[in-house]
Formats: sequence, C-alpha cells, structure tokens
Amino acid sequence: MNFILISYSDAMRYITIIVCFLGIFANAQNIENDTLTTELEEIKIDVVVKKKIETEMKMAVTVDEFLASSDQISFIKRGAYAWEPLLNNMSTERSTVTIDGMHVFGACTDKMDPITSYVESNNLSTIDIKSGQEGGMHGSTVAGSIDLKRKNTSFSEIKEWKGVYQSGFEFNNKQFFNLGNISFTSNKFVADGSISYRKAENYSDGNNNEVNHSQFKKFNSSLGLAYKTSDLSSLRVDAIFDQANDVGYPALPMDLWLSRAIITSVSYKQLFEEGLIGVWDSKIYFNAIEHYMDDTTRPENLVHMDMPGWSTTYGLVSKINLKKGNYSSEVQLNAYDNLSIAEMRMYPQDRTERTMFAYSWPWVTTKYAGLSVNNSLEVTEKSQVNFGGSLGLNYNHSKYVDFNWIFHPGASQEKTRFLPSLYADYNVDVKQFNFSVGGGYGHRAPSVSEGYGYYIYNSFDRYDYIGNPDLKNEISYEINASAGFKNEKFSLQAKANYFHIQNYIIGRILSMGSPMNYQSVGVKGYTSLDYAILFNFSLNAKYDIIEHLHWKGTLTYARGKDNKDGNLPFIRPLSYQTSLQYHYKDFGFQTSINGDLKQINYSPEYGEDKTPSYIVWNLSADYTFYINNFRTTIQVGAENILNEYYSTYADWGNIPRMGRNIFTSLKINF
Ligand SMILES: [Cu+2]
Repeated sequence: MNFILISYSDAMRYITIIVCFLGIFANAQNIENDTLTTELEEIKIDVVVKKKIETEMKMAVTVDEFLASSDQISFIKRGAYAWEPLLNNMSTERSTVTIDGMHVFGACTDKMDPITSYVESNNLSTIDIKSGQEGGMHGSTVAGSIDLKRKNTSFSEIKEWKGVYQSGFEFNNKQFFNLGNISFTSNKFVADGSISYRKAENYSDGNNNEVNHSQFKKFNSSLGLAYKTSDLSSLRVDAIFDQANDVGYPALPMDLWLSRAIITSVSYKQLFEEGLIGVWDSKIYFNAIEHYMDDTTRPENLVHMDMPGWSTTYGLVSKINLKKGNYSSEVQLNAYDNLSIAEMRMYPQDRTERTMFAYSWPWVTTKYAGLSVNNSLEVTEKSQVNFGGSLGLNYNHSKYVDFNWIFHPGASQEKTRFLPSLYADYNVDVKQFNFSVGGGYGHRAPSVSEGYGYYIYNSFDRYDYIGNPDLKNEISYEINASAGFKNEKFSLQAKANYFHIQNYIIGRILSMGSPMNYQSVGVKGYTSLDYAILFNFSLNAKYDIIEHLHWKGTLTYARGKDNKDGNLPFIRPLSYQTSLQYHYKDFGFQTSINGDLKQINYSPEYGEDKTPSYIVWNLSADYTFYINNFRTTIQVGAENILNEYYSTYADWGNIPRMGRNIFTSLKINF
C-alpha cells in the first residue's frame, strides 16, 4: 500500500501547485467585474458550437486532424493514414473507442486500423471524449472513451432537403478529396446519406524528400433511415461502408492493399412523457472488418509475408435515461461478441510456395456483458455530484490454443474476468470560477494481442510480441481535478489527472524463443509490471482581444513512469498550441503555431530515442459568398509554412512528418 500513498501524495502536490497557480491568476483577474450570472449557460453554448468537425485552421479536416485539435488526444503515426489515437497518453488498448456506442475492433495486429479510420468527417456530427472512469459507459476502460457520433437528422414538421458538398486539394501529397452529404427530413421519415473519396500520393518532408509508401486511397459512405413508429417512438437503420486501398505505411515493413468495413445497426427509441423514465434507446449491431496487408510492395524483401486479419462483432446497447427533480441517471447495458483472426503466411517469391503458416490471433473470441450507471445530482444550483460505475463480465476463448502454449504451456484456453469500476466527482461554480475534483477505480481485461498474440512484429522496438492468456486484470486508481475562470472576454481552464495503474501490461524481453520476422532482434512477452503511474496536465486559455479577433492557447504536460522509476514510452513532452482568428465581413483569417519541446523523458528500453523540439506555423484564409442562395466558402491555407523538417516523439521509426503543405478547399451548403 505504501507506494500508492507516495504516488498519491505526488499527485496531490502537482494538483496543489496548479490550484495555487490558478488562484494567483484568478486574483489578478478579480479586479474586473464579477457579476455575471449566465456563465454556465455560455459555457454550455460554447461546447455545442465547438462540436463541429472542423478545426480553427481548416474547414475540411480528416477525423484524425480533428481529433488532434483536442488537448486530451495525441497520436502514434505510422504514416499519413489511420493515426492511432492516444487518450491521456495511453494506447488504444486502454480506451474504448466506439461508433454511437457500438464496439468495433480493428482487424490488424499492427494497429494499422484504429476505429477512427473507418469513419469520415462528413458522416460524423461530434466526437465525445471522456476521461478515465467517467468514460466507462460503453465498457470497461482505463484511459477513458472516445465515442464517434454519427450525423442524425431529427424529424421535422416541414419537409426539407439539405446537403453539403466539399472538395479540396492538398499540394504536398497531391491529395484530392470529394465529400458529399444529403439529408431529408419530414414528420414521419428521415434519411441521412454521405459519400466520400480521398486519394493521396506520397508526401514530402521538410527537406523536400519524398517519403516512400505514404500514399492512400479511401472511400467511405453511410446511410441512415429513420421512421417514426408513433408519436413517441422511432425505428432507425444505419450502415457505414468503408474501403481503403493501396495504403502505404512508411514506418512499417508492410503496406495495406485492402481494408474493408461494414458497420450496421438497427435501433429503436421510445420516449416517455411522464414518469421517471425519459428515453429508452436500444440498438443491435453487426460489423465486419477485413484487412489484408503484405510486403510485396517492398521489393527489398527476399522472403515475403502476407498478414491478413478479420474481425467480426455482434452487439447490443440498451440505454435508459431517468430523471426526477434534481437527480438524473443513465443506465446502459452493453453486450458484444467479437471474433478476431489474424494469419501469417510466409513464402519466398511465389505465393504458392508457402513455407510457413501461423495464426498471430488464433481465432480469439471475446464476449462481454456489462451494466453501467451514470448518476448526476444537482446539490445546489451551483454544485453538482456525478457518480457511477459499471460491472462487466469478460470472457475469452482461443480456438487454436497450441499457438499460445508454445510460450505459455498449459495456459488457459478460456478465461472469464470480472471488470468492476466506480467513479465520483464534485463540481462547483463560485462566481466566475469553477472547480472540480474526482476519483475513479476500474479494471480492464488484456486486449486480444496482449492476451493471445503470437509473433506480432513491432517495428518500433523491433521485437516480436507474444501474448499471455493468464495476464491479470489491469487495475486503475485515478484522481482528477480542474479549475477554471471565465468572464466576458477571457477564460482559462486547468485540468489534471493522475493514474496509478496496477498490473500495467507492457512487453518485456523473453529469454526464450527466436525471432521469426527477419528484421526483428528478439522476442518480447506481454507481462504485468507491479504498477505504473501517469500524470496529465493541460491549460487552456481564450481571449477575445477585440470584437472579431480571438486568441486561443493550449499547453499540455504529461509524465509516465514504471515501477522502477523508468520512463513509459509514448508520453508526450511539453506541448503547446496557439492560434489567432480574425473575421472581417465575409473574410476569415487564421494563424496558428504548435510544437513540442525536446523529449527529455524518453524510454530506450521500449525503443524510444530522444526527439528534438519542433515548431510548426500554419496560416489560412477563407471567404464566404452566395451562389444562388447556396452558402459557399472557399479556403486557402498553408501548413508548416517554414517547411520544418521534424518528427515527433510518437512517430513510429522517426519517420519525418509532412513538410510545407498548401491546401485549398470549397464547401457548398444547399
Ligand atoms: Cu495491418
């Protein structure tokens, strides 16, 4: 218990420093008027307005670019496509990523396909990010949850068609994109449709060198149909189809020739006019992903390998919203069944002369069922308590357990785990200030790779990874706090959290076994450290300098250590982002600077080296006008204007990022 106390006191020290710092700042600001009563309203409106899939700099962004504008998200990048989102500086195994609450699991053992790669910015309305155990609504988690919310037009008394067409060209990688959506609404029937296509060639870095194998092609389309079955109920059918072809991953020894996903659901929603229950929303879903990667695009390889993967998931989500007086609650049932399969097929030059076959995911089934509750109690008009938790049951089965027995003889073929979680937080508004404190506790089960992976080559540290079916649950203890100030022109918010994670799962060098992939230097097994700690801090400020001139700034800091005081990998160094926005009539001008400081706390043990600091400067301008009542916006901009040559702490294999990129886009609303 001792180490927990020490670590907690550490965290308290950090948080005290922050609160003190804010206190000083707040006093300085206090001289200004303090008689605003509608701050909370404003904050709420602010949040709603911000939830548009575009950033300050760019109106036509990819889902990844949009996520990158959040201070809670960082990325591991293996190229130009499908970045792996890290929430609270933790890898995707530690967070739940869902689409409208539906679980979708990638089919790639090398994480080429995070769930965010199967949607497009024009079929999403918002992305809901929740930190830590508060994100436990959709299933057990440590880092929190990322829920991608699809566009969902509501019923209306007036029949109406609406649409948006976006197109653009990015000069650096010759990316051409076309995105279209259309929606129809009436009092009985609603339809939402979207279609998009992106095609990009290799990008060039800051030294104007082409980064080979960084091209991609992506097609995405979605359709949603809803029918009002009665005054208070509706039925909705949704589908997404996504296909990526010829996607290069410059940081990996392999590329993707085809990735395809079909994501479907049927949902039924019942509203209640009276009583405790407000809404009851239930959904059944099915999704299937296929992923084919190979290294035949790399002629330097004498022996080739195909590594296809498949992931199929069936599930159910059912949610009830309750409200009585100053108390409201959400109760959600989640259940899903996933089958993950990945194969390795080695052959010299001719595919028919296969020399080796193995399952890197030996037909692993995961069944999960859990009940989650979120409660919210308004203690006074200015203070609120949120509390809740979940209890999940997680079952795994490995069909070809022989592969797991090579390194873990006699390991269990089936494994059942209980995954409890609890959290509570208190927030209060005091004049122009708001404060919150909270805590959480939760378990997560090892992922398919961590539990059952067989010779999964990790090109970052160049080891082959082996799963262990009998790993213990990872257990997270978490505390968080925030403090903010807001007046008419200025706002400042500081947030911090601290995680103490028991049985932290990470790869450690195994003395047995020899590497299978010719590039690899050895074999690592997933094991549990006694514990690891993680601290995240962010500071956000906004200032309206004059009426149409707005400034924004963000600073983030994180620190992660293992039980021997060694650094954890992929922890973002001190980073900053600052932007200025100016509007004049129908014109808009934006400029921003972002960068990371030098990475001092890197981890050689996990394949990291010291990454120097970098700074990127961006600029864009837009103009809005009307073509026959169609609101039209054109935008021109440049990213990385100074053509800085850089790679970040989380660029796999230190591949350089894109150099100067001029972009243009057009958006027509009709
Ligand atoms: Cu892959």
